[in-house]
Amino acid sequence: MDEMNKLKEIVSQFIGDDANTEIKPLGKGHINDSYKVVSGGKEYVLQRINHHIFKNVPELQNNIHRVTGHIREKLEALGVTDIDRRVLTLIPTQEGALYYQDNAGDYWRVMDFIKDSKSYDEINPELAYRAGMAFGDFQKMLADLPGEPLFETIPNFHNMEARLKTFREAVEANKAGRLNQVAGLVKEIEDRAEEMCKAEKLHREGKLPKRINHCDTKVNNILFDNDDQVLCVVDLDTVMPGYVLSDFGDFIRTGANTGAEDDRNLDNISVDLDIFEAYAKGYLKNAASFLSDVEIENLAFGAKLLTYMQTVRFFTDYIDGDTYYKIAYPEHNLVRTEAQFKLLQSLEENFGEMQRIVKEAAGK
Ligand code: GN1
Ligand code: MG
Repeated sequence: MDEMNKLKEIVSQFIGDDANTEIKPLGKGHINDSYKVVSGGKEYVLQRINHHIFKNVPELQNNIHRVTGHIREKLEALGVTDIDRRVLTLIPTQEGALYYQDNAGDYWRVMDFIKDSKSYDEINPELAYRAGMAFGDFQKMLADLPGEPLFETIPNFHNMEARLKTFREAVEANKAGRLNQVAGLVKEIEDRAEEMCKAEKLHREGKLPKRINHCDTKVNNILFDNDDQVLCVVDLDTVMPGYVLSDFGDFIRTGANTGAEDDRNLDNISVDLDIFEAYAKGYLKNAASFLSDVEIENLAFGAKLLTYMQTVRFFTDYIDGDTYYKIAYPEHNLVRTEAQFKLLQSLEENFGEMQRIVKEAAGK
């Protein structure tokens, strides 16, 4: 069976057979494979869930089911009318399951495609302000999710101590024989290691709580409508307990970078403080009421931490021989590493100003 017929067969598990189903690749995630499906006058997103990375797909899908159901209830209570565009809707299989496993062992899911929506890889301060409010609201809506804590879809996902441990093991093993050319960068990572483990330390001391976080607040995980108003937050695979500074930081890492995540030209890369400020204001507008002083004081640190963490993650994958992130060319993970490190340096240079901005935005 060719690839297209295989995809059609999978789609039919969810929405039944239709000879006119059209399927096209969609988006640029580094982990899952996504497709847009048009069938019977309706549009859907089909995704192959990377189960080498998300090892427990049933629990992952159950998380998303709970999270989207809870947000839907909140929106209904608020009298929101276009709910299908304001929260993701999972389409079950015809047998009522939240995913389908094919005979090759791959896991698939289908969601409604949100019409007339777009995402940005680069935004302006006004959109950053709106995105900040949206992620603040997202955390707020999930603060009273009933039942068991959410399943950790990737254990220790944003745990810097664990990430450094894996990094050091990769350096030790030097599997791809790439270490010689990158020794300077290894030292840069180690020089910052202690500072960057601060969040874990604060948590152990009982000073930094875990809340339900998105854990992938990349700028392109927010959908806007044609008038540039926020519709909803997408990519919910990693919604799980975490530190709010980490969600704040991941947005800054991606949304306030004047260059691209994998920019080859390091001169393009720096922190855009106008975007930083706009995001901080939007976020704190909705989140200041439930955050502690320690959380607020560490938001700007979160930007450094998530950029450092992403540097370490790309670097680890490069040293390991590119087993985790999809790459477009052989040195891609090294280019990403260097680009993230350049952003980190810019954040370090501007840290005092970032602290001041957060303080002011929080009305302190
Ligand atoms: C991955 O697939 P995507 O682009 O949504 C990664 C994030 C990284 C990001 C780096 C499960 O997200 O944690 O921050 O790449 N997701 C996973 O761009 O590892
Ligand atoms: Mg993701």
